[in-house]
Amino acid sequence: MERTLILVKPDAMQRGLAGEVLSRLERRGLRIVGLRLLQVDRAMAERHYAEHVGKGFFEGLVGYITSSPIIAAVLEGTNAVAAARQTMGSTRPTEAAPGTIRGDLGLEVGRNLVHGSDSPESAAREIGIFFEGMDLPTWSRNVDQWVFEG
Ligand code: IDP
Ligand code: MG
Repeated sequence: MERTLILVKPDAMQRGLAGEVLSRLERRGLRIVGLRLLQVDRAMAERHYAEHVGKGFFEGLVGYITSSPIIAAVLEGTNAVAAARQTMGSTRPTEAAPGTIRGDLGLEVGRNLVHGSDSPESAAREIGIFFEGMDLPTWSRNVDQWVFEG
């Protein structure tokens, strides 16, 4: 069982697509084990996007991710990292396949609706940033089972 960090980015929040983004990932079979609404500040953006510091698009990226409240979610399931990224689609929405979140709902790489960790190691690091010191629940297999009580 694997976990990944998802961010519903400001464009999705502003367009009223938070439910759509989370719903597509949830319907894929990924379970929500952590959920927060928060506004990212510059320090948190620099920490989360440390690998992109200094790149040409970095300032635009910080301005984008700090521009409104976002939703941070931890999703859990088999191959959660790869499964979430497949459901999200390619970074550039015009290259993302139809049927994916970015391929169906976006056009601009700078407004691509959703973040998903790119490896289990990144997921652990990013979950540490957005859910620092928070206890995440453990789902039991019993949630899949219905008990008929007559
Ligand atoms: P990912 O979100 O698919 O993992 P990354 O390469 O990690 O893609 O880039 C992080 C984010 O930075 C992208 O989701 C996108 O919002 C933004 N970004 C990446 N490349 C560009 C670019 O060339 N122009 C503008 N924004 C970019
Ligand atoms: Mg990335």
